[in-house]
Amino acid sequence: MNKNKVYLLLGSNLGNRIFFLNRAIERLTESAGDLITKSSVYETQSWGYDDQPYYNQVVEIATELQPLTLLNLIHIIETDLGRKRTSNSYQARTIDIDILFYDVEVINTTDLIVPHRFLHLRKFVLIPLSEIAGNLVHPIFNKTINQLLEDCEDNLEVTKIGFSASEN
Ligand code: PH2
Ligand code: MG
Ligand code: MG
Repeated sequence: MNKNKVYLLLGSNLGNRIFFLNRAIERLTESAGDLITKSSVYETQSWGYDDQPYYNQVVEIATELQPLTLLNLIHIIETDLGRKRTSNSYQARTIDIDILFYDVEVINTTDLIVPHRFLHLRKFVLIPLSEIAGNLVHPIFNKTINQLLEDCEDNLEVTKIGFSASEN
């Protein structure tokens, strides 16, 4: 089976944020596929609503799972990690896992839109993504992640944190 190269954004702004990011990566590598690369962890100002800052991280995985199968798995992992799913996407959560890119596929269904619709507008995505995939070309805009980052007008804070970061 073909391995598909997928970029995922992990986010947490509730509870032990580092724990939830690490646990999500463990679960993904157990059931979705191999971990190829991960970015540093960034502390990021909450976008779209005023709340605790997030920790965000981007990971690249190689998976044989089809997009909707991967999405279902992501929902299971989010639920297992204590995510309460509501219709409001602007709400504190232990873990959020978003599919940014699935190879160069463009997917437009009611359940899944890939590339992620807002990734070019958000530095909390573009900065970690540029760390591991600056030359990746967005299949709709035909621009690299580095170019999208240069064009991005989002001014919310995004700060790389050290490896020793931990919290209670
Ligand atoms: N996710 C959201 C809304 N706002 N803000 C930051 N900093 N990081 C996120 O991952 C994030 C957000 C909806 O999923
Ligand atoms: Mg999200
Ligand atoms: Mg999500």
